[in-house]
Amino acid sequence: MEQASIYGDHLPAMQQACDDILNQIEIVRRKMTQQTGTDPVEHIRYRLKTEESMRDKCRRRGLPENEHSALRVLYDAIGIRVVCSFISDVYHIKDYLTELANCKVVMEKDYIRKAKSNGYRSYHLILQYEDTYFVEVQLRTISMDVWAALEHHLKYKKNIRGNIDLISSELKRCADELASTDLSMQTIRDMILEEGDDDR
Ligand code: 0O2
Repeated sequence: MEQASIYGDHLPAMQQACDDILNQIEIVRRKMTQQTGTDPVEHIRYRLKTEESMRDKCRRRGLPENEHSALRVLYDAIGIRVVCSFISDVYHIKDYLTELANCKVVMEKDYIRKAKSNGYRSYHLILQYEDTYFVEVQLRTISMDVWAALEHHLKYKKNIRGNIDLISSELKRCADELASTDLSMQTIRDMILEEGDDDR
């Protein structure tokens, strides 16, 4: 007999919650594009965590594999990742999302101001949509996104034979260099925008 979904019959409503927040992001994205003339968002990815991945996470956390764990205890059944060109865009969209009338902010983790020890950087936001579903929103720049994907390979790659310490320290060095470049790019962009203001 087929196993019942860990999400019970919530999947359509979860998809609707995800779509609603994506629409909100599109609204702020359009507003910002009109204001600055450049699209603040490079790309957006979203997913409802698969059945297998959610059950796996429950097992890893020592939680029973049921609807309560998936929708009440864990916060990332619905995940949205917003990848921006510049750090200021990340914070602008984050500010907009934290003020949405139908979402409550449950948790904020600023791994950009305070990077993880391995070099991971991103802004994490847990929203509760209309007092029901939790939504994990990760906001980051393009370089943070490329780095996280590479580091993710390292984490999930089994049987790495080479020097794991060397790979980790090289990754950390890259993360710090990319962070410094992100800051420089932001400064250059701000200077260009200021110059533009003088023209008007
Ligand atoms: P998956 O499979 O990626 O969805 P906490 O319990 O608060 O200490 P938690 O719940 O892991 O930690 O929350 P956190 O730190 O906000 O991380 C949530 C997600 O952010 C992770 O999902 C990753 O997707 C991403 N993330 C966090 N740290 C790292 C990191 O060091 N490297 C990379 N590549 N991604 C990271 P999960 O839960 O790992 O699962």
